[in-house]
Amino acid sequence: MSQRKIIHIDADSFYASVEMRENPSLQGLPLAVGGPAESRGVIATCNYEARRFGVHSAMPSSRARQHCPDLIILKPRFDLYREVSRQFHEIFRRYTQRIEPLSLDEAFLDVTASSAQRGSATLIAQDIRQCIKRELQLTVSAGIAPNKFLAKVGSDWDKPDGCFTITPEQVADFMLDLPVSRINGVGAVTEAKLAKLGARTCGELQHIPLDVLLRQFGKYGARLAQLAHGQDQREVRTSRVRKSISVENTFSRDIADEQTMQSALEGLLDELENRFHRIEEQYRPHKRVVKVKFDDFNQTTIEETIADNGEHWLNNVAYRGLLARAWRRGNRPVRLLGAGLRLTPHKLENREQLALFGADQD
Ligand code: TTP
Ligand code: MG
Repeated sequence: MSQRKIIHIDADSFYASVEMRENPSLQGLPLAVGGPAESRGVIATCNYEARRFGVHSAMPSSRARQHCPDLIILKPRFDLYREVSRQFHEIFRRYTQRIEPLSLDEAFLDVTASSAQRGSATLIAQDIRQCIKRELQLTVSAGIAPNKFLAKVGSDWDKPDGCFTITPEQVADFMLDLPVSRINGVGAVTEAKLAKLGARTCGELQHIPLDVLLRQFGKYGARLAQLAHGQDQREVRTSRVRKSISVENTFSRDIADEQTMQSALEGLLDELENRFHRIEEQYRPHKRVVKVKFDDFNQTTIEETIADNGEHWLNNVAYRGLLARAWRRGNRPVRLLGAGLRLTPHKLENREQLALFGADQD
């Protein structure tokens, strides 16, 4: 297999940076985006000024205020962030169609076959960063490497506004001192277990026999052994063509009254909205779906077409109606409830996927 060239892009303090761009008077002030401190909100992210006070993502906003009394906390504006994310992707597509989004502000790009910048992945990454700065007034950090694992390590290496390349020739040296905590999936527990085995760095991890790793970590042990050497064969996956997306919940106790069921449905819809937003650049929902499994394990699915008149898919009333109809079909307690969407890929994606299916074999 020929050597891949992978770029990982990750925007710097994404939501906060977008807010500072929209309102430059916020620049230089400690700023967070998240839920209000008064109503048990949490911080989604904060700018680097706020990070100096110890504020970070997922911290309760009230705690963040204790760390930084002058912290400005803005409500998130997801529509705005999604639009920016779409603009990032427009820029990426100038260089490659092989893009794997990980979140609104993060993506892998495979530029192995790209002829831009005479095929230099580092120069392509610099170009992308410049375009984003010039056209969108935002900074992103980039990592460039022969695989996804190291590209992601690279984008974090020099953040914010950083660009870090690990060439194939540098990999072996680079791994020696890389802390195992940099490996995706190595959290505090795995890190502590590895430390007990004497492996704080990937270099040390390389010396632990495979059978020890397999015993300690199961299948993940084999993966750890590869990553310790800086090896990662995963390809950049442009989204598989999804036909639907759904969320469901099996209740700890069967539900027999409509009120409880409807509020369970609301929770599912919140989650569905979240999940769908991650892929909404690529898909348009065309049907709503509700699934009900009864306590006798019979299940029924009911769906309806979303009107083509600009109606939003997230129409709680419509979902409630579907649920009521589905429930009536069994008319008995419910053990599982699901809500979903049937999807159509947007046209551009369609074209990309057609192209890919012709040429995407490893
Ligand atoms: P990240 O890329 O993890 O963080 P960031 O872009 O804010 O900061 P940086 O990359 O410079 O370290 O996440 C991207 C966005 O996702 C972030 O701006 C807000 C959102 N987010 C949450 O809502 N909750 C979280 O716990 C995290 C980590 C991120
Ligand atoms: Mg980021």
